Amino acid sequence: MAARSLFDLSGQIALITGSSQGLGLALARGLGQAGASLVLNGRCEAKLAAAAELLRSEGLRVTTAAFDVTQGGAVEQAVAKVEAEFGPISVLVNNAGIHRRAPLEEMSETQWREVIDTNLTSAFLVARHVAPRMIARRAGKIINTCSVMSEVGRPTTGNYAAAKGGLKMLTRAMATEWARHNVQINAIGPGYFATELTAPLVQNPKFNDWICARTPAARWGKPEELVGAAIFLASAASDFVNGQILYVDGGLLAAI
Ligand code: GCO
Repeated sequence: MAARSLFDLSGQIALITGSSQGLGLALARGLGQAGASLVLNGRCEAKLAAAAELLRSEGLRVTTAAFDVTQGGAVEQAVAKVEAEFGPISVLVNNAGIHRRAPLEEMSETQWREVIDTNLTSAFLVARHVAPRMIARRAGKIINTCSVMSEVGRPTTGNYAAAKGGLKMLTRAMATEWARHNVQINAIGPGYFATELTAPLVQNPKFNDWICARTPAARWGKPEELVGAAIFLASAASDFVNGQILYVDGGLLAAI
């Protein structure tokens, strides 16, 4: 296979959870531009429809699947519907994530559970219903959106770091069980990217100065800068890569 075509996603169908905005939308756009047909997911039908319309206006093949990734029954039904109506899911990006920042000693049980359910349990639930189909086809790519917080913490993000740390190990656990079926399961680990999720931080001059000093690249990442890693992990270029977390963080984790 010519090296360039290793990264061609033509003929693939990619389900990206949490893709009506932010990093998920950027990842969907990139996978689509690399040739994949896209299934966008979110809970809000209106936001999903707007995102789908935007990507279609850019010439991409897009459908939507509105379901709550934290509810196993809804996930099972949605996966079956997508495969029946749109085709076999060959790439799954478990990207759905939220933030509920609070000091641990003040964090409510709801703030804890919402983040663990959305950022970690959802990846299990969606993969639980997609992976058996990939296993039966002996082909599939799963990409979990981890974070630099899979490795390091920061005050007020204890729930998020616990979830993303768990997602790192779930990625490895999936690889130990499913690699033998020619399913590759890896993760991308974003550093600090300017999105809706981090908007409060970007708009905080003190935090902005700190993160630019803490990141060797001395800037925030742009969502489109995550696409290359996702295309690599979604494509034939990564057929012998499994259980890896590919950090896209401007060097943050390399520096003390
Ligand atoms: C924060 C940030 C981080 C980023 C990202 C870094 O509050 O420190 O929101 O959690 O969202 O996860 O990779």
